[in-house]
Amino acid sequence: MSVTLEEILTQPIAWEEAVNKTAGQSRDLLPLLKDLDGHVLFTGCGSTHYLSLAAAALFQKLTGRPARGVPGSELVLNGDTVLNGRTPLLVAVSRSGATEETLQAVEHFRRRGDGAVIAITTDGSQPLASMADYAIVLERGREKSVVQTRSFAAMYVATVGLSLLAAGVTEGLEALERLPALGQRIISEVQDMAQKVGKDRNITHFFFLGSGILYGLASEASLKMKEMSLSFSEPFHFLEFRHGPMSMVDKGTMLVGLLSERNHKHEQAVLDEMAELGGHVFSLGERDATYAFHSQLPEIVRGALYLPPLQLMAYYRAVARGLDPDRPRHLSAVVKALGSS
Ligand code: F1P
Repeated sequence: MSVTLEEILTQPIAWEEAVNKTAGQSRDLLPLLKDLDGHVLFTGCGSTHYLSLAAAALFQKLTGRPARGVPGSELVLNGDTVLNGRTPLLVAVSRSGATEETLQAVEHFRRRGDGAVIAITTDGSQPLASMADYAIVLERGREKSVVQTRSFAAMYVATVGLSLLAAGVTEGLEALERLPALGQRIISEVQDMAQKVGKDRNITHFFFLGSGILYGLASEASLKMKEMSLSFSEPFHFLEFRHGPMSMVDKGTMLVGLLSERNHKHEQAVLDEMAELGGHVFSLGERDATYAFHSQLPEIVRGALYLPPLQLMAYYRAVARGLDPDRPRHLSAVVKALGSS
């Protein structure tokens, strides 16, 4: 079996580790999550940058503290557009723990003498873990693939746990424990649907729509479609799509909607409008969606459930196009600094 597929299918085990580790390490983590005066930053590169967007939105929503997700390179090269006043906490996320831009971002942050650094990674032997005040290391999320799937979901779940800890929402942590079993069920239920979308030769390009805490996840889903299947794909906030991008909709367009519960009505209206313009539509959400989770989980802990169906869609599209998802074009697992060989 392809390693990418194997990693997608086995991710609930890694989610479980992420839930257990964040809850189990709360005594070490809590002091770093207290008295956060100023903007909390989340950073990473590529997938882990999108993870940072998703995590920052959730962190701010749950804690009421301002939080922002930025690419590691922006912290280093354009720090004056990112940092303002004291930053009490940097959460640096990297599957490899070795991506140079992320390491440089941590160094840059350290030089300012601001707050603490928490690392989230799957490899504790790499530099990032030892550069941080505290590292959450998710060994079960570790991957052989170039493209992040299981690792992304596990590290995302860890940021959900971290946000719940920071907000003191203990019932959220209990709900998080139900995620892995739900993930397992969803993986078995969505295979055929994901395969059907992946094989559909009428589709020429994709848009992934997600808002609020789901925008970062829509961005990651869009990146998966690009990396694995070399398909044109872009993410947008739902209502933003009507302000220009909708001009691209035709019978080759697939709109994948990551529906929220809170704004379901508005989001569904966007999808309906795009279907009227000739686009194909596939939606995911708790209920009233092409594929509904029926998880009974609170919305704030549900994010990871969107990931396996979207990863599988990209995987099956790659296979249908005769590509090998284990060998994505031009990519390597760790990106070195520009100019280094
Ligand atoms: C980040 C990253 C991935 C991307 C590619 C290269 O790695 O940019 O997001 O898909 O595989 O690496 P990391 O810092 O999370 O290890």
